[in-house]
Amino acid sequence: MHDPNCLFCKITQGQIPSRKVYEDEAVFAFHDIRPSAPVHFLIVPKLHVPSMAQATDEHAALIGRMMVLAPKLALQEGCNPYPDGGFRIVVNTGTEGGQEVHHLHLHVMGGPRPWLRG
Ligand code: DGP
Repeated sequence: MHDPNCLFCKITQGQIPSRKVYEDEAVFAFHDIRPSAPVHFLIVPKLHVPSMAQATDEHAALIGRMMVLAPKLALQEGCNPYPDGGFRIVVNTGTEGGQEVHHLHLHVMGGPRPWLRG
């Protein structure tokens, strides 16, 4: 369930403080410590899954739940509504994918430009 050496497991369990955005029995969301956008938070499962590369059919509902939460939390955290507003979801996977913390997480980033390139 949890990896005692995992930073995000420690955050979801309250062992390391974070600026919480949302919590339920399966999912935790908190502000990124190094924001790349005016709004930047992470959505993680409480279950320790190292990355999207380890996701299986058993995780499909959990990951779907995280994805469906993203727009709700984005509005709650100050992103402007679709279509003129919006947000970006990024899932870095593996070292070559830019993943630094090996606990599956969605980055949700938004807010007024010019933070977004491309
Ligand atoms: P990634 O490169 O996709 O693994 O992104 C990991 C993100 O986690 C990165 O944007 C910074 C953030 N982060 C790292 N350590 C902490 C922490 O202790 N607290 C919070 N809130 N965010 C962290």
